[in-house]
Amino acid sequence: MSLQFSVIPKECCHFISATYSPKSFLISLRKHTCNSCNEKEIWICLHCLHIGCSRYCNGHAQKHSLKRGHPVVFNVQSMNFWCYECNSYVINNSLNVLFQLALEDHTSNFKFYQPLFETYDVKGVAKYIQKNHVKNIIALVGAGMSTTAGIPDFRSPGTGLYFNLQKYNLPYPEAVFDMNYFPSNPAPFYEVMKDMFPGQGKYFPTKCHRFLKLLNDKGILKMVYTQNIDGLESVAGIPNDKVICSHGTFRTSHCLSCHKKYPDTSVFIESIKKGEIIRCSCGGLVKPDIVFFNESLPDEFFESIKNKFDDCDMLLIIGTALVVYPFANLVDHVSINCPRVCINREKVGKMMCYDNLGRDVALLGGCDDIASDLAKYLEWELS
Ligand code: CNA
Repeated sequence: MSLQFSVIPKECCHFISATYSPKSFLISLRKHTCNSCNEKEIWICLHCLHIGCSRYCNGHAQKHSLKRGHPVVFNVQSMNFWCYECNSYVINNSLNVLFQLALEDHTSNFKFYQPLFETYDVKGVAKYIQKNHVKNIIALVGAGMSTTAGIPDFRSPGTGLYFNLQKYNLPYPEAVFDMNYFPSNPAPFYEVMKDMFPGQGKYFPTKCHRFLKLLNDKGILKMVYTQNIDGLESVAGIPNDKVICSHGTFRTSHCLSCHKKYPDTSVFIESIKKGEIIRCSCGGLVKPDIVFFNESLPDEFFESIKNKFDDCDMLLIIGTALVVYPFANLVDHVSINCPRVCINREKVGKMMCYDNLGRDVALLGGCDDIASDLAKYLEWELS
């Protein structure tokens, strides 16, 4: 139904030029809810500036597009353009003009933000937690949190999984996890799965996983939204009801042909360890329920994001390139005054502001080191 991963935008021919003034466009950027319901994840129709919610909510933007024949929409939070005709993220020169307008508007708004932190560093974040009695932290985490456990991420140059897929001669690296490619050549995926399948006793939680567990022990962890499929949050002891496996799980599987459900993928453990293709009794391919390109995210993700962010008083963004949608949009689900702390090797998030003025702070470096430093400044024992 929907795309999980962001892909390189296509050149689109369905939006030629805007018929409204730049001012009207800028006014529409200020809208916070759908014209038809109260949903906050919204898209602006670039043909008439109608505001509709995303396909993950009630799909009002798509309904509008079909009814009016207006294919191209813009997401203010992620700054992405989507075309329902192309069925893809898109770009072209006219869209670039709108992008620049939105970006300038966004940047100028940051001038009015009050500084939230005394200092924009680890010490400042620790101080903020203590001084403001932070008690509902939500963490958005990605593959970078598990690299020190020995699991490669996707995109790190040299060590990332994509870099090392060359031997499979794939048409593009993401093909290994793409529903449109997998049935025609499933072998590379099962080869990759051999290493990644959790519970083989190969990988252990990192210091950063343990830091999240510590936040939970201190009673101030509200939720962890993970893009990871390694299950290390649970191994670290973070309660399952506080972890949303946004990109699915290896735990369960199903047959792509007869749709038989396999509630425990480890029944195939011997084949998995050898990197063999797993087949159902009907001969169909058995695919673990991790989310591939061109698959929808699990229902529990959409259910959970409806109300969990309302009282979040600090967002931690850890070890993610923040380029996979709709996950990356979660940074905008918190209130406008909620501090957003990015713990990563580099700055991520197109719309985050790291100019030491507002609510965003980037703590750059290895996430284990930063977790240790945070614990130190909070005077907590991190094992
Ligand atoms: P990504 O695109 O590979 O980005 C990882 C980010 O983490 C990059 O910005 C890195 O610079 C950064 N990073 C890497 N190591 C560290 C470190 N030690 N300290 C601080 N920063 C670090 O991965 P994303 O999570 O953004 O992409 C989402 C994909 C990756 C999800 O769909 C996952 O399923 C998928 N994935 C998961 C795993 C896993 O489960 N461990 C491994 C590989 C890929």
